[in-house]
Amino acid sequence: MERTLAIIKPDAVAAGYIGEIIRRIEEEGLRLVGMKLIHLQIREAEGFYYIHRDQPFFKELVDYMTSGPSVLIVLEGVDVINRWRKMIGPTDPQKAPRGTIRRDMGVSIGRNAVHGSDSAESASYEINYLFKGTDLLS
Ligand code: DAT
Ligand code: MG
Repeated sequence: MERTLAIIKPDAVAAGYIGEIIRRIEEEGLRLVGMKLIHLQIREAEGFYYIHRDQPFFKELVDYMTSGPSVLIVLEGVDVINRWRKMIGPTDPQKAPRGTIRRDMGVSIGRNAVHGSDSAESASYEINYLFKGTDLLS
């Protein structure tokens, strides 16, 4: 059993995709163990994306992630990290296969609708960064 962090990013929330994305999560049979709607602050977004701090797109990324509310979700299941990454597709929506969330709901590489942790190590960092243990189901 694994856990991963999913985020419905501000563009997808603004476009009214919360329901459709959660529907796909339920259809896939992934278990929701934590969920909250929050407007990330600049410092929080910078810390969350710390590994990208030297990338040329870092400021654009932080501006985007703080542009409106996001839905933060912790998912649990067997192989959930890979399964969720497969459901969302690659970073660039234009390169994502049909039926993936980024292809169907993303706008561009910078506005790609959703986040998914890419490894057990990053999942653990990201979940602990954004949730208190008591916010999660056991
Ligand atoms: P992913 O979200 O698929 O794990 P990543 O970790 O490489 O992708 O990058 C984190 C986010 O940064 C990504 O979801 C969108 C943004 N980003 C990545 N590459 C970018 C680029 N070349 N231009 C603009 N934004 C980019
Ligand atoms: Mg990543």
